[in-house]
Amino acid sequence: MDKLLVVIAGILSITAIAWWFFGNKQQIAIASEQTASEQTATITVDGGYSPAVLSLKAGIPAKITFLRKDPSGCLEEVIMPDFGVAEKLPVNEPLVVTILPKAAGEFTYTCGMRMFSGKIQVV
Ligand SMILES: [Cu+2]
Repeated sequence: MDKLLVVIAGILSITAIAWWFFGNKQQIAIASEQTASEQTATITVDGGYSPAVLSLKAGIPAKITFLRKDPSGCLEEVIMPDFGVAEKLPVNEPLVVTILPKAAGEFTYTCGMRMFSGKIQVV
């Protein structure tokens, strides 16, 4: 009986660990749709930015669609200092921001008050 409990506890903890890593990984980085001349991606704005990290290729113009579902004023504005972007996001209305990621690196963008942030990973 004790053995069985140990086995069950073991399976549960392995499942929990796998779920933790797998679940997190899915949220961490998303590659955008890429062609030779354009890449597109969608970022959902709802209590933060999702996906938290967006992966883009250098040298290809990127059209990022921001879909703001969160009516709180905090997320009204999105600021990408590295790409010269400062846009107001309408609620429930997609807004496309076009940037050109020139060089590889990790770039952070934030809401107008810098309370929420997301990352763009350029490779
Ligand atoms: Cu804010």
